Amino acid sequence: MSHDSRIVTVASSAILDQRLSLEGIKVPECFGLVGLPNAGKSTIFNALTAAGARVEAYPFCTIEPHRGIAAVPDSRLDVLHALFPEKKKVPATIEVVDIAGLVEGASEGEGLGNQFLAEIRGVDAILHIVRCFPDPEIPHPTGDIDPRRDIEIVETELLLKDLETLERRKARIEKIAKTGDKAAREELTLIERLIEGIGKGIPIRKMGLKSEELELLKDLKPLTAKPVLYVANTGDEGRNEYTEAVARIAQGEGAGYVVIRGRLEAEIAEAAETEEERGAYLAEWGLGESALSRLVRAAYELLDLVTFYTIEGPEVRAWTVPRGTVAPDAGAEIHTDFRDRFVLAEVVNWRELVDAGSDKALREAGKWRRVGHDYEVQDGDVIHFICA
Ligand SMILES: Nc1nc2c(ncn2[C@@H]2O[C@H](COP(=O)(O)OP(=O)(O)OP(=O)(O)O)[C@@H](O)[C@H]2O)c(=O)[nH]1
Ligand SMILES: [Mg+2]
Repeated sequence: MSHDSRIVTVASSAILDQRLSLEGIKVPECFGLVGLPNAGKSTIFNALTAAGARVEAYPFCTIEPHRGIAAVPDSRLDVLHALFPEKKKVPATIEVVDIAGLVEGASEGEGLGNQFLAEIRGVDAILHIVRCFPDPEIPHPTGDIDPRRDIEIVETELLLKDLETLERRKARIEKIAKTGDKAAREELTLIERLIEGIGKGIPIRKMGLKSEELELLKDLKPLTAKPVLYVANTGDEGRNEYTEAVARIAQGEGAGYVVIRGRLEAEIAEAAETEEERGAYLAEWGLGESALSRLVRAAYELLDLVTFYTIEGPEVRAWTVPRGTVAPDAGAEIHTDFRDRFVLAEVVNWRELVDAGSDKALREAGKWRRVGHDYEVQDGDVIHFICA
């Protein structure tokens, strides 16, 4: 049998449409927009999801009014797609959730309280939207703009909620630990350490936990363990003293941050019918690459993922997996079957493919490398999965 006939046709976009309901098929990484009321969360949500919907051939789906999908901008995918103009370009995606504004006392049920804290629990990472536009027409919950204080209010609510979750867990696990159960004792030690740190105002993500310790917290899903990207939402005029304050806070924490003119970008994203039109509007405003694109990419990078590509069937498509993922698990991203049926994979770096000019030229030059079950997918790989 020639190897070509054994190459499994890569899932069509129909599969993506069903991803959200099919058991075992991974949903996109999920990001929650978190911040004080009127920080601009819904504005940025609209910008993200409208822009995503415009991407050519993108299987857009709105899950609920406040949950949507955004396409991850990827210039490598654009270059690869240029080699296969007859195919559809399918970018990787993220799911974004527009969470209602958090107010002081939320952890005790103020405002929408527990309901949206529960929503935050469900996300993989937090986009912390910080208001940096001074507009007297738009009320600020505490009267004036002060990024440091605003960030502290949100963080404090998340810390208090974690404290409550951990104290509850501690009470339960203490009983089990008393029976001499080793696992329970280990967990109790960890939980006591976390409670102590939180008491000092330290979010769990800054406590330097080892991966096995994070594993122990998998079910508790503490809010402050989630990675955070700060998003300084500023007005049409761009950077100002407030965005600089957010930059200093992020740098002090070693966290990422992005400055975005949220309302302007939302207006552009909604007005533009095509990617080209959007580019033209952005250029008119002197915005080269849209901050929105940088925001999505920065969010994506936050999770330490690597991107690989497939050129099978009718699509040129980007996929992402955590760094260190082996080939059969990467295949399972496309279809759960691929893990069990995996025989081998053929791999080249995307650059090699672009330099060769076509799949055929690359094949004739014998550049596709065959790799087995243990191969760790590298960022920028183009992969053919060969399955039984
Ligand atoms: N002047 C100005 N107004 C903005 C900007 N970004 C957002 N707004 C406005 O601020 C108001 C609040 O924005 P939203 O996006 O609804 O804020 P939110 O964070 O979702 O607020 P909640 O859902 O109440 O928590 C809206 O009227 C926006 O049009 C901006 O850059 N400049
Ligand atoms: Mg809102």
